[in-house]
Amino acid sequence: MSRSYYVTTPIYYVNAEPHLGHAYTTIICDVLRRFHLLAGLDSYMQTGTDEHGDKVVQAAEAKGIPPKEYADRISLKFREAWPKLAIEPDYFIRTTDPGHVHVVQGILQKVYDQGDIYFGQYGGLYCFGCERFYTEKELIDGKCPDHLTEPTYIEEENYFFRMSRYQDWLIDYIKDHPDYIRPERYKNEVLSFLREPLEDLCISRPKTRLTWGIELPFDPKFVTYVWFDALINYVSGLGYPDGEKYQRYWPSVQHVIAKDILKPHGIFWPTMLKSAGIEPYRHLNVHGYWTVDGQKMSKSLGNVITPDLMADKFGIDAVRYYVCREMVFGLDGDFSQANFDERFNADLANDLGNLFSRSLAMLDKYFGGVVPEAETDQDLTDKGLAVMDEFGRLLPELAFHQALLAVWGLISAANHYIVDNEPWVLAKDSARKDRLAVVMNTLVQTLYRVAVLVWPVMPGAAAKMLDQLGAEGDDAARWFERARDEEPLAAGTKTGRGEALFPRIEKQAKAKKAKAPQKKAKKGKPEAAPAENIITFDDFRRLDLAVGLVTAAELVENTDRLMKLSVDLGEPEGQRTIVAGIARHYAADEMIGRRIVVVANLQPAKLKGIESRGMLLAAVDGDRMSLITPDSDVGPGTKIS
Ligand code: ME8
Repeated sequence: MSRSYYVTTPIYYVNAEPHLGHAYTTIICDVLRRFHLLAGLDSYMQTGTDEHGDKVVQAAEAKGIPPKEYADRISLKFREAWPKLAIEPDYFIRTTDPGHVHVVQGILQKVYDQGDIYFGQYGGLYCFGCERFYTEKELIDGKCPDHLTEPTYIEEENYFFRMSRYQDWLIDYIKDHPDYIRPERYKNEVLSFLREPLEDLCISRPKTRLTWGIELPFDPKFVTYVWFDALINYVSGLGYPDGEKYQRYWPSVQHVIAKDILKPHGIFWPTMLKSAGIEPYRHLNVHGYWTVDGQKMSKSLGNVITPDLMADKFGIDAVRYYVCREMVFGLDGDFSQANFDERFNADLANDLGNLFSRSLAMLDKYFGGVVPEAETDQDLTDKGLAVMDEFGRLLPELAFHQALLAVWGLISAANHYIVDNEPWVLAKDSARKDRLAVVMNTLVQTLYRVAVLVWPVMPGAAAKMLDQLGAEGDDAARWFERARDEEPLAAGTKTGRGEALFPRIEKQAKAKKAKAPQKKAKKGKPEAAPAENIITFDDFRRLDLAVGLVTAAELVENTDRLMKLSVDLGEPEGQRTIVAGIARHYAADEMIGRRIVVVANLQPAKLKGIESRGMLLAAVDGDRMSLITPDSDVGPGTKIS
């Protein structure tokens, strides 16, 4: 198997600025690039901008500047957008680069010399938005299905590429390589298109109509059709035909695109490659469209999500996670703030964030933050190794959401492992210190595997985790190799205290609600006197009951009953201290991250010199105590009524 891996995004038109759709394709290419680095492959990613053609001329004219100046501006916006999302392409190509122009002309000449380009007359329906001719059958109600505009009839003399000559070859090639175009629905779409006779492709534009393009090497009165020019970026960027990178990475290439440009990539490009004597690409991977709150993104709707917004408002790691987890590759996906917040709180703040901070806080407390010399429990270790295999199988197939589900299966197993093994109980018994060491060792080794597995998707959070686990310094391939060891973290490794990776997103509405003044009791008729031991609704309403999240807990000195808790009551209240008589029933570590029910307007009281502001609710049955907790992860400060 080839040890090199080359992944490409489409090169984006410079007639519009980057948005969520472009960002998605580019993020998943970066995830693939990073994963293959982890897997020890020579991984390489290319993106760039597509700068010739009518559309760019029109956009530049609208701004009153020359096309090149306009292209320079927008291309820079794309180039600058990617690092903001932790995307690190190896190469950024522009179709106005002289190197690219030279390669396009070389390929045109080669294809011309072997008789695959001819001069002829053509009349057809042309969509300027798509930069291509449409057949009547492809139109919907006479309109371009993408731009919903009527194409213009154009008749002119042009050069044509004999695409029809390669129709049978392409059908056979796709049938012989069933995952050449994937997922399957897009392969079927291409095959169904190929059931009709394939027309030759018009590959030139007369300079009388368009000058902003690459001149044909065999006829300077024409420029190259923008798609024939653009597709060649995938080899020109590698320095085709002689470049060292071309030898290294072609044809181990994975093209990633959305379904809008299936035809040029599924039909034009393979036939062009065949004619030019270049090996076919390895795979074409096709994803669906993003909508925002169920609607197409558009400036007029004001719902365009830009890379800046993605990074600033949603956070780089979280947004990368969200798009990979939310969209089933190949199908359409929808981006909504509410859904984002839910995923963030459930998957990142709770499952991953809590596992990490809880485990390292316990390691710090019980072993001074040093990985103990101990065995590991086989079950969780085996699960970790199995998830690594599963992840390694799913990700190269672009099943991002399933690969992440597998990792979250491991995270959930680790959280259950804590509950089942109750390290806080083991810690109380010095005779069980060895067992505690096994549990803590198993947990940190699992955390290491989780950190490595999330790195391709969330490089920032993974780096923090690895740093806190005392595992910095290696390169990505070494991390992955190490994660396959039974114990990737050596005994004696000094860890951090587990900083909060993903502080929860609190809902705006709740903060407002908390501020809302209490309604006064209705004036007028006095209410009937309540029976003894019965309270009125107004009595009940005077109680301010709310959900609190325990963020810190410690035993109060010189008692075995009282515990001092820091409790988050959401905005605007924030943190407060509550002293509770629960220490005989709960360990301090066990309390961190729990949601409790707090009587928030209880008169403050001093207990052992500490001011306690509020009280928590628990059911007490003789010797047993059970804390009252909400049965789902409602945010801190949520009112109880
Ligand atoms: O087609 N959802 O460039 P382009 C998902 N220059 N992906 C989306 C999207 C959405 N709503 N909107 C855009 C071109 N994309 C040509 C390509 S390649 C040789 C030439 C992404 O700027 C997706 O990757 O119109 C789609 O295929 C691409 O942007 C189209 O970018």
